[in-house]
Formats: sequence, C-alpha cells, structure tokens
Amino acid sequence: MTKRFYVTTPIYYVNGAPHIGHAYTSIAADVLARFKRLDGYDVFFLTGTDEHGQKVEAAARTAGLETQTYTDKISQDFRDMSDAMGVSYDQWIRTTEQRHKESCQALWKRIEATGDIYLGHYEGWYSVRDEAFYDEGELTTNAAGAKIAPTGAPVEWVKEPSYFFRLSAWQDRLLKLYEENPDFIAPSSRKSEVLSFVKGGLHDLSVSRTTFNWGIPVPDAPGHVMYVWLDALTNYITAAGFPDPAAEKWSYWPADAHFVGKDIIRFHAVYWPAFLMSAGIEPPKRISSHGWWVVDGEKMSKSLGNVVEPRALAKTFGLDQIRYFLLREKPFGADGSLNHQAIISRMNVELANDLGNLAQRSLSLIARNCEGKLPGKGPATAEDTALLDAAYALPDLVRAAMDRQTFHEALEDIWKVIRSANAYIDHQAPWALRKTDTVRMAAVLRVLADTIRAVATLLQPFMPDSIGRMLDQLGVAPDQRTFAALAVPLEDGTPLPAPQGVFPRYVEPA
Ligand code: ME8
Repeated sequence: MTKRFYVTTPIYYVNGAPHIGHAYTSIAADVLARFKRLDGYDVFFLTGTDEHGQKVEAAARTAGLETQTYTDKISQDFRDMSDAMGVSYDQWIRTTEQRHKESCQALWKRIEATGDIYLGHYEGWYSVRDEAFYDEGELTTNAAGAKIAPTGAPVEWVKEPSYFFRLSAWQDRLLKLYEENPDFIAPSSRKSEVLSFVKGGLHDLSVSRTTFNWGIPVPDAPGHVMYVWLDALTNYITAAGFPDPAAEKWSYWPADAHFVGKDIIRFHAVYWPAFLMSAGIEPPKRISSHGWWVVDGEKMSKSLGNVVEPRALAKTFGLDQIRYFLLREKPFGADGSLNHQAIISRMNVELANDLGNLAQRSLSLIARNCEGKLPGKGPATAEDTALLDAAYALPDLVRAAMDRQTFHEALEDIWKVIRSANAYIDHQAPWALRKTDTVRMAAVLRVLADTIRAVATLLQPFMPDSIGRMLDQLGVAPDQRTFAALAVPLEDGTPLPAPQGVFPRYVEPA
C-alpha cells in the first residue's frame, strides 16, 4: 500500500488580509507536501480559514459587513493568496461549513461522555487578539499601566458561565505522550517550553463562551458557543471525515505534521492532544513550529498593521525566488528579518550565479558542441565520480533534513553540490576541451547534466515553476521527475530544447 502523509497549516483567522507570515507557514507545508509526493507518498495537504470567535466578529463589525459575508470575502482572499503562492493544498477547509459544525459537536459529545467537560463559571483574563485565557501570573504591565498578555496583546476581565475541559487531569498523560514520542514537538527549544508549562501544573480550560454568538453552539446548552480554539483545532479531523470512521480520508489520521507558528504551540501541543485523547482519538504525530518573520524588529501581524503582502513581494522578485528566500534565509524554528537587500543577495548570488549560471553554461555548451543532444557517459575520472557520488547522495540527505523540517539545511546540502559542480566545470574547462579532446568534453558535459538533474529534481518542491523549466531543458520527461526516477539514467542522445536562463539577476528598477 502507498505510504500516506497528512500535513496541515494552521487555519488562518479571517480578521484581516493575509501577510507574508501566513504565506510562510503555507509555503513551508507546501514544500514538504510536494517533497513527499515526489518521494512516493500519497499526500493529504490541508489548509483553510478559522472564521469564528470574538476577534472575527469584531473585524466584521468594523468592516460594516454581515459576519458571514465578511468571512466569505476574507476566506476567499486567503485562498487566492495561497493559490498565488503556489500552495498545492488538497483541501480548503472553512470552520463555518456545516460538516465542521457537526464534527465539533460530535467531538464535544464524546469528550462530555467521558466526564471531562463540566459546567462552571469563568472569571479571569482573556485576550481577544490572542483568543486566549491567561493567568494573572502570566501578565505584565505596559507603559500606560494596563495589563497585557505575554504576547503584548491587551487583556480584559471576563466573568461568565462556562463549560470547562478537565485539562488538569491530563498532565501525566501529556507528559507520557511527550516522553514516548520524542519527535512530537519540534524544534527542541519549543519542546522544553511546552514541557515546563505542563510540568508547572495545568488548570481546567474554559471551553465555552456566552457573551457573543459567532461560534458553534454547544450541544444541548442554549446560549453557549464553543471556545474558538476547540472549534479551530477540530478542523484537522473534520477534513479527514470525522466523525465517520468509514470516511475515505479517515485513514490519513493521525496527521503526520501540523505546521504552526511558535505563537500557537501551546494550543497544538497541549490542548489538542488532550482533547483528542479524552475523546479516544489518536493524537497527531508531530507539531512542527517555526519562528517569526519580523520587520524592523517587530513581529508582523494584522493587529499591528506592519504587514508585508506576499503577492506584492512575489510580483517584485518572482514567486520561486520568494519561496526559496523564505526557506533558505533562516532556520525554520528561528526568527528572521525580512528585507529586500537580503532577498536580492540570495537571488543574485545563489540563484542567478551559483545555480542559474551552472545550468546555463552547461546547457549552452551542450547545445553548441553536442548538436543539442544529451552526450553519452565517458570513462569516469576520480573527479567525475566524486561529483556524481555527492549528487546521488543528496536524496537521502535531503530527505532526512525534510523530515526534521530543517529546510535551510536541505538547501545547504544541495548548494554544496552546486558549488562543487561549479568548481568542477571551472577545473575541467569543457570550453577548452572542445579544441583538444571532444570525447572528454562530452563526458564532462554529461557529468554536469546528470548532476544538475539530481539537484533540480530535489529542488522542485521549493521552486516548482523555475525548476520545472530547468528539467524541461535537461530533457527530463514530466513523469520522470520523482526521486525514484533518478535511478534511471537519462537516455543518451535525447534532443534538448534551446537553453534559456531560468534565474535572472535582479536589477534595481532605474
Ligand atoms: O492563530 N511570522 O490564526 P492567525 C511567521 N486561527 N509566521 C506568522 C507570522 C509572522 N510574523 N504571523 C503569523 C491563528 N504567522 C489561529 C490558528 S489553527 C487550528 C488556528 C503564521 O491568522 C504562523 O503560522 O493568527 C501563525 O501560527 C499563524 O500565521 C497565525 O495565524
């Protein structure tokens, strides 16, 4: 049976336009989804929008629109952004769909039946911006003397009847889950943070609200809507067909990786597995969290209004260039700074010079000196073997990095081979061999073509369009671009189309 792989992005709040932070998570998940497809997996890639809660309701009011009309509009904008950024999701979920309401209510009933939900009264701090409850001890005071959440978000005192989830009873079982599944939370810095939070003792969690209506009704409890995070997290099983165990997609559960920003790790690594285990459902296999993109030292966010529009950035620099930059510039788990100079430098040095020139030089020499046909292999020298061995070692190296979500390391492994190939072409000087030894020249060009093919095959998930064009120029048929296909040599004499530069240098507009 084909191996399955289920990967998700967070579902984004529809309280404002999408920005590059959202695009980042979606592109990272997309790169992994594409990688797994090329590696022979049957992939289910889910993304969508989170449309309930006080924050969204307030945004609709500010926009002067009926809430559903507003969420339809913003959800579509997120979907357009995802499409524009090449995000190859298999399903787009919206929490205002009927199937999701049924799924949330079914999950609620299952948890309630175990005794883990009880009716009480909530009195404490709440942040609408974070849609999160905070303990007094977690708060600090801002310059104006107001209490703020650890995220800097304003908080308000709320007092209302509420259903609670018995999270306090789950401490030991959560710790056991982390211990038995050492890869459950990535990276390890985030894992320590979650462990210390859980070891510090868990309070029961308020899971319903009564002061507004924009949410999923709690079954048999008029006036109560579900806490937006219980509703939102459930999207990951709704999409897999919950509560129908016979649903076609249910076999993808548990998810292999939930991609999240570090701001929402607690919800995914603590609350979510506790809800699921309480309902007798297997928890996901991994929560992979990433750092923030900051602009001028501040986290970009809809609420702060310092956002960078992903489509505009792709228009200026090119979509594949932006996809590459986002995954190359900083380690996944760390924060990184978004600035144009850094993008231009990656484009010109790594894409245009290192990779673009390598392909263009090699392919032009083949076009001019081998009648535009792929030359056959010659007897291998030590240098040939060293370069090809490095190229063919890439799938295993890159696969391991992708499984850790260390995308920048995967790219660095690939770039080591690209740099070696550039050193090889300079050293072998096939343009000089043309006059002295055409047989050796052809052999050198074949080594280069094979190396570029391996590199390009692995780079497809990062830059699908540009690399697709590079593979066209190498004469690799579209159905021969999987990692397994690398084991089958390209046919000698394959006619190659006229080479065309794939990665232009960025030149500042005058
Ligand atoms: O939290 N840098 O939705 P949200 C990098 N609806 N990534 C960023 C970012 C930044 N500056 N800003 C946002 C929610 N993100 C909930 C999720 S899931 C069941 C519910 C990314 O619209 C990052 O992935 O606030 C973060 O986790 C997500 O956007 C938050 O999106």
